[in-house]
Amino acid sequence: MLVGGVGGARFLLGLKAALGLGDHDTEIQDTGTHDITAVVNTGDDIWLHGLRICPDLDTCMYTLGGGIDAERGWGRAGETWVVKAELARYGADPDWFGLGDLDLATHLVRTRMLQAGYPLSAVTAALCDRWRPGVRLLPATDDRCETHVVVAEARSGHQPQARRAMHFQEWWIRHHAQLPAIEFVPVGADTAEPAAGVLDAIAGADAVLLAPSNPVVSIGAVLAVPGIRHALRSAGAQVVGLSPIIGGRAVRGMAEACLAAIGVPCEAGAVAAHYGARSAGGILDGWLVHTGDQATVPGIEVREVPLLMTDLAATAAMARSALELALPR
Ligand code: FO1
Repeated sequence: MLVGGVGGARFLLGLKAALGLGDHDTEIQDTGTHDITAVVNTGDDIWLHGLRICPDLDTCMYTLGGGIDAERGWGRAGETWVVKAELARYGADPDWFGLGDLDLATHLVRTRMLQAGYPLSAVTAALCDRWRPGVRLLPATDDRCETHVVVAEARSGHQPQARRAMHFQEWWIRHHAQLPAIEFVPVGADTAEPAAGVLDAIAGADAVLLAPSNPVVSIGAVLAVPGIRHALRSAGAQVVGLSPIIGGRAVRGMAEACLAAIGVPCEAGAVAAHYGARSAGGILDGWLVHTGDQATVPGIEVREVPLLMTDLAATAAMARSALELALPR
């Protein structure tokens, strides 16, 4: 499964339940073959205060490992912010990022391992030894491939429209996605490669699912890693996506602002067309839309099912619907 952050992590819980995987990883599952491999977006990753922070990998790890703050959707349950406050007292920029004390330990261990030369995929596996998420979490790439956002600089007078770029996290957290985005740039994509295991996981999959994550900065950022789009197009398995747009609205997050920036209408059918039918040069064979929504894209088999992840049972039902569409009858 290709997945982003909060919504994708919640869907992974449902997929685990649909496949009858236990609540937490047991020894047997962990030593056996993983039923689920999640190829996780690393475009949100950022260096802050000398630490490498991987928001979507951590959100998936904490959500599946039982450590997530369910109300926020990211970061740790029972979190405190003492170090963040101390950094602010030193005037240590940036102060807009929610750096939690418990979360900090994850960033310290990851940074230490990265600086010792371990690739992010190995670091993630080591962190998951503690959290036992019950699925294999793979970063889309072990290389730097960060989403940066180009915004129009407010200018008075008749100067040509000035542009400014910033890291996605700054756009999303500091500016609440309110600055009109002109373009999303995967910085590093020209030299990034899929992480170890990603291409094999796609090639060997019985089914490939696109989580109901942000089509631009989550799924789009995974697809920006050279080789991944091609791997999907040549996969033996069916590729089935779940619409993150319900009734013309994004269920959560900043998908509406992102889709507007790339000129894609905020509709389930438009997102499917954006991904494209595999038979027409795109990546999709199937697409789930919420009951009542439409999507007519030649070459894509569309089904209407309830897509609101109101609880685990609802999410598991969505996962079952996706698998029914993806797996040979
Ligand atoms: N999201 C916020 O809206 N505000 C934050 O301060 C914030 C901090 C943060 C820290 C660690 C982490 O793993 C995620 C964090 N997120 C925060 C969420 C994150 O920015 C987004 O969920 C993803 O990057 C988008 O999927």
